[in-house]
Amino acid sequence: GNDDDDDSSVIVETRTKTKRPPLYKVLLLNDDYTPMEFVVAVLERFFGMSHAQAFEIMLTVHKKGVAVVGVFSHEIAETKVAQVMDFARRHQHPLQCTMEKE
Ligand code: TYC
Repeated sequence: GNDDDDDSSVIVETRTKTKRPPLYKVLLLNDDYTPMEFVVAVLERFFGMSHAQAFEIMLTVHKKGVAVVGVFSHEIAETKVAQVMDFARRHQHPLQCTMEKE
């Protein structure tokens, strides 16, 4: 009989793949000059950490050289980096904050 089904030229299904936006890690870098208390204040002020949490992360950066301080959308990560860099510059500390795709 007439074989009309199973035609390879007909798209039977299409994938509906929803891509989530990429996330970015915000990193804090160690240096020899920025006071520990200043770094703790930065983590409290811009990353909503408790004093104990901020102190712990600050020590991790101090000992290991770098730590992830948060994971955000591209826009929020850029804002955090700019806020930290501006705050450090205004206080004349060499503290460095960067972001990288997760
Ligand atoms: N290493 C600095 C000091 O001994 C403290 C410090 C910690 C600096 C973390 C930057 O991201 C940093 N005063």
